[in-house]
Amino acid sequence: MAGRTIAIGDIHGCAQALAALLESVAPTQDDTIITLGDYVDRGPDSAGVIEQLLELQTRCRLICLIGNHEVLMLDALDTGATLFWRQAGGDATIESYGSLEKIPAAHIAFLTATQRYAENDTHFFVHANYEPQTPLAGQPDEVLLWQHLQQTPKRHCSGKIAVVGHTPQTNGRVLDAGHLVCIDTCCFGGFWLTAYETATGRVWQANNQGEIR
Ligand SMILES: [Mn+2]
Repeated sequence: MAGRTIAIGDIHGCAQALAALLESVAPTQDDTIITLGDYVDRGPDSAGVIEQLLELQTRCRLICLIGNHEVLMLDALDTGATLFWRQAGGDATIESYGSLEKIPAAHIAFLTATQRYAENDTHFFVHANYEPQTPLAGQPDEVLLWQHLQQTPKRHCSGKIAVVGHTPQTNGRVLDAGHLVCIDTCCFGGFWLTAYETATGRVWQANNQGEIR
């Protein structure tokens, strides 16, 4: 199979870290990048993150999953009831655009087009967690998008390795449990944004100072 498959963890408005990470990974047209959701909220520049992802679509095959923060944002925009979202980090997102009204239609279209999961022959990709015995298409929202890893779930019935985000690894390191890899390394909390190549296990990390390791 030509090209690399690389997952990127929870970005949360960390546009500088994303820029540094992408410069280091240097994706090409043959590569598939899968972002695991939570592009917005908490960090300083959600607008800049989505702008970069829109541009990245022109340079590689990009699959963007939905995270619980995209659900909160889209619900808030839909209903006009923004308080819950704002308290969950949405205030920082709104600030990055200047105001709610200035969020470009292209960014809302991007958020709306995000998908619930992705898979290839060896791995599957979801934002938060999974039920081991439930096929990917039938996973409930509260598990797929919201449930933290309390303990490591059993291997998924597909036999594939899970790549997830959502549960911040506050030591800044990838959690590798064999049949499950968690790559939310807590960039907005002052740690690292991770890119993880599934075939090799190679890890790239960048922080919001633009440092790489
Ligand atoms: Mn999340």
